[in-house]
Formats: sequence, C-alpha cells, structure tokens
Amino acid sequence: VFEKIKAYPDEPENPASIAVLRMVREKAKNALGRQMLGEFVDALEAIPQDPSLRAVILTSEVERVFCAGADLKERRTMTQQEAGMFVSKLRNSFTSLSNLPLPVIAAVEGAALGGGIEIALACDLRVAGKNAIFGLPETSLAIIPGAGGTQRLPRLIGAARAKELMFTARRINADEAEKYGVVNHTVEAGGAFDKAFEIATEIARNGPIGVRAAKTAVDVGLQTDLTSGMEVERVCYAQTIPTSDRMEGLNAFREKRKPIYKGE
Ligand code: CO8
Repeated sequence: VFEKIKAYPDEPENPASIAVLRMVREKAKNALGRQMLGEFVDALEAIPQDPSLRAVILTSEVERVFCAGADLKERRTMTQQEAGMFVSKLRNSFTSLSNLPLPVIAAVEGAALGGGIEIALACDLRVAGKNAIFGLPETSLAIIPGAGGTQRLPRLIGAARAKELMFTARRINADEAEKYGVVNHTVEAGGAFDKAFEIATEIARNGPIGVRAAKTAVDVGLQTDLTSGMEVERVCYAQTIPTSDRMEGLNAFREKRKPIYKGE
C-alpha cells in the first residue's frame, strides 16, 4: 500500500512529502509472492514520477513481522524454471528499490527473514524496534540468499560477520543488529516508524538534488577505487551547481530563513 504524507503540513508552500510503502499481507506474514511483488514493482515505478517526494519509508502493517521473505508455499508450486524467474524478478525489484533517486528507510518491527532482511538491506538506512529479528535462513532451506543478501550484507557489515549469519542461519535481535551495523538506530518496540519518519523529515528539509547526488556519489563510489570515486564525486557535485535550489539555499542563508527547495 502506497501513501504520501506531507513532511511539513504547517508550511503550505512547502511541497516536500514522504512516500510510505506498507507491506500488508497478514495471512502469509508479508511473505513475498507474485501478487505482492507485482504491486511493489508498480509502486517503485510511481515514486520517481512525483517530484515532491523526498524520502521513502518501507514498513509493515502486520503485527510482529516486517517480512517473512519469499513465499515458501507459492515456491512449492513453482517449477525450477518459474522459481528461477521469480527470484530474478525479486532481485531486480530490490535493485530498483535501492536505485530509487531518493533515500529509502526501512522501519523494521518483528521478523525480517531471508528476502525480508534482503529488502531492508536494499534500503539506504534501517531503523529497528527492540522486537526486531533479522536472519538469513536460506542455508537451512538448502539454498543461499538470492536477492542481494550475499552482496549487500558483507558490504555493510564486513565479510566475517555476514558469513557467520549466512552459514549458521542464526537469527539476531535488534541490539545485536545495531552492534553489527545492520541497523542505524534501535528504538523501543513499536517506535521504528516514528523514528524513520523523523529522519525522513530531516532529509526533506534539504535540497533533493543534493541528497540524490550524495546518494549516487556514495553508491557508485563504493563500487570503485578511491581515485575513481573522487571522480564520481566531482561529477555528482557538478550536477548541483546550476540549480535554482542552490541559489535558494544561499539566499535563505543570507535572509536568515528556512530554505524551500523545489528540486529544480
Ligand atoms: N512463506 C509463506 N507463508 C509463510 C511464510 C513464508 N515465508 N512465513 C510464514 N508464513 C505463513 C505460515 O505458514 C502461517 O500460515 P498458516 O497459518 O497457514 O500455517 C502464517 O504465515 C503464520 O505464520 P506463523 O504461525 O509462523 O507466524 P509467527 O508470527 O509465529 O511467526 C515468522 C512469524 C517468524 C515470520 C515465521 O512464520 C517464520 O519463521 N517464517 C519463515 C521465515 C522464512 O524462513 N522465510 C523464508 C526465507 S528464504 C527466502 O526468503 C529466500 C527464498 C528464495 C527462494 C524463492 C524462490 C521463489
């Protein structure tokens, strides 16, 4: 379910808004099946079309569960070929999520397992309620993480910790996840969405072209050596120079007021 919320409702002239993607599949604990994946892909296509959106929050409406991963019941009805196609669609959709041109924050309460942690890893930031549980149970199902887990997790927390989580299929709680660096913040159970929204509104105050360029510079730069990364930074920086938002920032500073950025 896709919802758009104004970041500053008491500032009518400020268009900045937050997109909220809520996973709502109570019966299967938000397991990702064909239908849910299709709806998710549609939402991902709509988000970049709306210039007022400044951040995305991915969260769950299901009590005590963020996402139970791939739909294991649907999986049993698939042929090997269908399963292969489904996993590649899942993997591509998580890549589209991570490539959205604005920050994406996962607000995690309860279990984020398999594809459920992988979708959170495809986000830029993660906030967890104390009741959150993370794990990659795939090797216990005689497979491996197939939607970015083997690549995004070691880049985030280092190879040794990522391998331990994969090889043992062990589940870790929110405090351990914060210690490992899987999540940015741990808050009281039930508070993850509010914390994510607070961060999203902080982001929404800033120039969206700058925020987007920073995201691109980090993400592209991390895939290269330092010298190439510096070049990526130079190119991303140059994109922010000819914008009217940059002038608005300078004017607002001079006039001692809050800037209103339009993403232009
Ligand atoms: N797929 C389908 N149905 C599920 C899933 C799932 N992943 N997880 C839970 N459900 C269903 C249960 O079967 C149950 O259905 P029913 O009522 O008909 O028996 C219902 O949801 C409620 O489940 P629980 O009673 O277990 O609910 P709890 O609140 O006690 O526990 C948990 C919630 C912790 C999420 C628990 O259900 C659980 O551990 N689920 C399994 C987690 C898991 O192993 N996920 C799979 C990881 S592997 C993966 O994501 C990558 C696979 C890539 C291959 C894809 C090929 C297509």
